[in-house]
Amino acid sequence: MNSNGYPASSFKIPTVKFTKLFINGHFVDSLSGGEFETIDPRTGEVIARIAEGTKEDIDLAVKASRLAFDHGPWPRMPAVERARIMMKWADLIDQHVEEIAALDAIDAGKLYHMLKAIEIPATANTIRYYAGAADKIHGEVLKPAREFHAYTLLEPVGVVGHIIPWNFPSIMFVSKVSPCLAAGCTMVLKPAEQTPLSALFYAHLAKLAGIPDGVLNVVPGFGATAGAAICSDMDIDKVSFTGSTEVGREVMRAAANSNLKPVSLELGGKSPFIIFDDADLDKAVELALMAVVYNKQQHIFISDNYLLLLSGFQGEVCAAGSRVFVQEGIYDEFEKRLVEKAKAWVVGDPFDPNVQQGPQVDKKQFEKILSYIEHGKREGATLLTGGKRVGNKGYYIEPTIFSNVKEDMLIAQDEIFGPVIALMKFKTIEEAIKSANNSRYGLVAGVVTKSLDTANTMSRSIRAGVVWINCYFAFENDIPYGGCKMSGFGKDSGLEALHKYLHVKSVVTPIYNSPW
Ligand code: TXE
Repeated sequence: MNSNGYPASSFKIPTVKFTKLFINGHFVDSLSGGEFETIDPRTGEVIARIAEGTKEDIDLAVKASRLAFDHGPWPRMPAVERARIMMKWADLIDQHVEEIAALDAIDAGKLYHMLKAIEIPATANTIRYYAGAADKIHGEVLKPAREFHAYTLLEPVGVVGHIIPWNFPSIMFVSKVSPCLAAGCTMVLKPAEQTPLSALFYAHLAKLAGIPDGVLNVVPGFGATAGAAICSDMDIDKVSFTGSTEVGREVMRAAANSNLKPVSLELGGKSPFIIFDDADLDKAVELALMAVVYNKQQHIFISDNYLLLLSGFQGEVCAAGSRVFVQEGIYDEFEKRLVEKAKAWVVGDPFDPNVQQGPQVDKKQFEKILSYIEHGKREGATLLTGGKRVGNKGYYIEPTIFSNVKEDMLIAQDEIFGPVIALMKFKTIEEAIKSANNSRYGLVAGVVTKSLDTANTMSRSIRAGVVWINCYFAFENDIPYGGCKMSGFGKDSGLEALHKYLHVKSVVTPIYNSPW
């Protein structure tokens, strides 16, 4: 047992091999020589010291990226060759699944077995999906009213800046980088300061696969310095950002104040999860048993056991269905089962296969969540279970459920980004629609019902980027993902994501002596 009272993991943590900036195909120290610590959220202890990129390092990486775009082989090579290199990269990731999974587990506190079985293999498959699309990028022949031959060319947008958060270090990395590579762009990526380890490992494998120097640069560092430098760089042609709504605003502002580069923003959420009276709770429970987590197809079915999902990610997922609306006929039974499950929940070392929920990513998030819980109590919501820290070391929090939540309470409006559920009761479908849309966010929604009419009405009435019906977290490479309202704009999955990195150019030429 460790000091938390949990079984100590026998897993051997791999040595961290890459701690420097990856610029122009080489691992280098930062120009200032500065470093920062990346922390293990299981213990609060330092895992490694990482070279800290600042504006000067970003400048260097942008220069390398610009050169690689303007004169290098990547945008010019046959697309099928780009695809071949990307496929090789994906194969190399497959060969290192355990090592990468362990890096994300120690860096982010994510469950090792979920990373190994689902997230890291999915990472390789995302690269394959976009590699497959690389040689299918083409414009259209147009039909102007007058005698012109007109067509569109889809060209890579140029040098791209990516800024990613810490909650899905691997998935975020590939969902930005792979479509961008397939489009023929070059790029500078800043991972979150909490989770730089896997990004540097991916950069190492990219080099081995044959991605040319300068095409993919990875510069760890802080938001206010390295991140801000990306957003205001005059030589970056586009920024793709995932993170908080507050920083999303700053990203847009900096882009507007510099070279007016287009931005895409995947921001926070406070997604509704709506369960109607006709839901078959027993069946749903079966569907959602432990197999849910290990399901290779990543189709995660929803039930009262959806807590498994929310907690499996420690609630640190922008798509978390954290506002749960249950129709009055089944409310009491649902609440009872949900609380039973939460009480039996195993929180602990993410390397232990019996554990269902690991630590929060860092002290800041840990404290933020606990303060929301206190706020919920003060606001008058009923704490059904949880609400406290687990153990006395690391950043573990009990799965927490509030009932008697009013829609205008902070815990029903703000993104808590932790294992905290706000349970609410509704009577009619009209009420459910109104409540679902009563949020400044519009990322995703979940609906559980057997009625096709209800499902169709709900999916058309909810303002969100994705509506999952009788499932949840059903992420697939071909399904566009991204929100509306203050959850941002631009998609990070599907062919839509590829088009984020393509510029449409129209070419027009007159036709003389047309036979038509
Ligand atoms: O996010 P930040 P934080 C939400 C979630 C969470 C809250 C705060 O509610 O509790 O945001 O998390 C970089 N210019 N989400 O503080 O600060 C930063 O270095 C450019 C939801 O971690 O937005 C990191 O790489 N970049 C979200 C990235 O932005 C800047 C996932 C995200 O950090 C910057 C994460 C600046 N001025 C948090 N300041 C989701 N949509 O999934 C920071 N960054």
